[in-house]
Amino acid sequence: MRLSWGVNGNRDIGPYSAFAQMGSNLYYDGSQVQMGIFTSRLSNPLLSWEETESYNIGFDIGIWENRFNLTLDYYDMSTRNLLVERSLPRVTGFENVTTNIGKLANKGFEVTLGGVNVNRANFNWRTNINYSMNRNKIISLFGETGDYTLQGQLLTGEIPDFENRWFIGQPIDVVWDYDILGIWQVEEAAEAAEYNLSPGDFKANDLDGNGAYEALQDKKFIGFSQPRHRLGLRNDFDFLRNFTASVFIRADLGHINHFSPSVAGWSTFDRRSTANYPYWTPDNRTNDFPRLNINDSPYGGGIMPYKSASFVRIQDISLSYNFPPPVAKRLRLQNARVFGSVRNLYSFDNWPGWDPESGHLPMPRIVTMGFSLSL
Ligand SMILES: [Ca+2]
Repeated sequence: MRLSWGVNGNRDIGPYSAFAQMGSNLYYDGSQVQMGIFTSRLSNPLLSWEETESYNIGFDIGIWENRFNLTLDYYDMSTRNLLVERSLPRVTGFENVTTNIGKLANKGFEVTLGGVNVNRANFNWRTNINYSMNRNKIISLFGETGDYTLQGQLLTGEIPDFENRWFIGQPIDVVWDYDILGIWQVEEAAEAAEYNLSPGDFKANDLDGNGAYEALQDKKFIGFSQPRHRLGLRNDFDFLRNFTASVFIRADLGHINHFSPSVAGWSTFDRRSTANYPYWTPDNRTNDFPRLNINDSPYGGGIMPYKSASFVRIQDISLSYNFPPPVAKRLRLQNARVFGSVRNLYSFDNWPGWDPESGHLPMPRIVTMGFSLSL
């Protein structure tokens, strides 16, 4: 059993983050190239270290003469003066500033189970399973209090940071947006028209039913952008004397990610390739992809669709063959090995884009084959 407590400081934001910085740009004034200087980042003289106080309790348990090992860990951390990049309204001329926000509570749990399932002369099979979860909650932000509206309710207390989507009592990765119910279909045209929308546009939940989509009234907490559960499963095998193999499967579960390609208003289809999504048409009655060039202006504060980003991935598979020592010796080698491996073999997911983990980028499948010879 392990117990620990500690306070850690963190200033991992690089040097000079509290200072304003200058940037330069070249421009042409009509006769020659000139150098222009501008303020490229805001200063924050109040910037301070982040402090994390943490408690940890852990157990290490061996079962059946340590053939199986179980490790359990629970932690409870509270972070003050959390270092973040706070988004600023564009009117300031800056996109963000490095600052501290009030207090974040963080709890997590981790289990690892490892063991030897089979141990025979010609066959050895070992398994390692790992599970972890983390839950965090914003306790305080910047300390501005007053009345505010959220999810259609008038509340009093510390005012959320709507720009960054930080809300007291919610995780830092909470997703606050319109709850999309589907797509307006042709026979719902009259109902859609109340919102100045047409068939093929997004149909979202109008929480207060007033016939208008307004951010503070109708946006709600619809999910989380970080995985709620993480799992890893590794199996290693030694067999037929000279072969070794391993399979590693990994899962990130319970989170969502924004899926902007379904809001396709681009006008450059003739110049670049886009994925072939089944966009809504009167004949293609989908509820997943709206029509091309949708009207999203009736949605106060903008609308963004989210899709499940959960996945189970066959992350790594490898197989290798070690030449028996007499064979290696005949070839005048210390040892010789042939191996092959595949990384990112396959993912089970419902993500409509490239990859649920990278989001909007392809995730390559890498096949490696090789010889390893020691002289
Ligand atoms: Ca409304």
